[in-house]
Amino acid sequence: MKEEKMASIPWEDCPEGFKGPVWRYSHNPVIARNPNEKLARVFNSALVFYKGAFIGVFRAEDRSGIPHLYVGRSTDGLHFEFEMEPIKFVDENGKPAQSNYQYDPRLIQIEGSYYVVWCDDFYGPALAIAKTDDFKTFVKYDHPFLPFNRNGVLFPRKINGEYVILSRPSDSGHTNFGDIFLSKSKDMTYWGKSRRVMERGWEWWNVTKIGGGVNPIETKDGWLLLFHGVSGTCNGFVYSFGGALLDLNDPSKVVARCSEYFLTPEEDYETRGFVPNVCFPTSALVDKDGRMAIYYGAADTYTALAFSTVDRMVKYIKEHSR
Ligand code: BMA
Repeated sequence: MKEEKMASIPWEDCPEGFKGPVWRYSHNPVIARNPNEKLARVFNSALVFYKGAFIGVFRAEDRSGIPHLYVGRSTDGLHFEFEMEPIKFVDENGKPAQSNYQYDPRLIQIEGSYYVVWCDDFYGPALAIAKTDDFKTFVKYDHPFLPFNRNGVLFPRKINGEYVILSRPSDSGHTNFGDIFLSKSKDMTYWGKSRRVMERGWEWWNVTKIGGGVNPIETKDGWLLLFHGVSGTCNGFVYSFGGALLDLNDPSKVVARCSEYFLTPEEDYETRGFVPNVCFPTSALVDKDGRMAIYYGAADTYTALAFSTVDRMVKYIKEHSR
């Protein structure tokens, strides 16, 4: 596999004396409302290193309010240029395979190709997977999952010869339940050998439902998983995020799960917006020193950024494990 020249990730040092697992970028949000003449809101989006810069698949809503996925590019991870037309997915025969809506993409490189996993309209919300090598042609796998299902995150390599995905079975609406499941596949098409990995927590911040957030990151202590947790209040759902470590060889086993959230809506751009009180992580750039730039959707309105390091998160999870 050709080694990509890695761009420098966005970064701010940890504020002095700060003890938490994650700190926010001081100039958040990185994508504000109406970033261009077409798009009204860009959030819950995913970025990867690409050709010495960054490329991403962005959930964007135009003035119809319908979410679609757009390719966006950035040289610094802070400023973005979006394509003006949404990704037009094709099937394995090159025929159009566009659904009515697409949202909450995750993006990952595995064995030299890029995979987008998102929530697609297939008689309601269901996970879809597409492969691209050039960010021009996106080939959709033929409905790998039944409805209803959301929050698909792929592992960055095969484990014991199989691709592995986490997903969160749901209902067709604003689901008020949800646990994280794992499935395996030899070919990205047929998925099975499913296991339940994590159930919603008893801690208040993740008591209603949980869902995979960022593609798992390999560490010597296990797969680091950032996941969102939701609690129901008399004023609606609150989305926070936390972390867990999964067994390296069998990621259906939880090694440690942090009882505390890493980040919860506190800033104006998280507590006010189209859907207030949402911090929804969907991707992280990790550099060779283990520094992390975590992208999260804020209030279903903005894209925001937070920082940490792999070591800091692993330590925090272990020290605050239930
Ligand atoms: C979830 C998804 C996310 C959204 C979140 C909060 O069910 O639809 O796209 O960010 O709700 O509204």
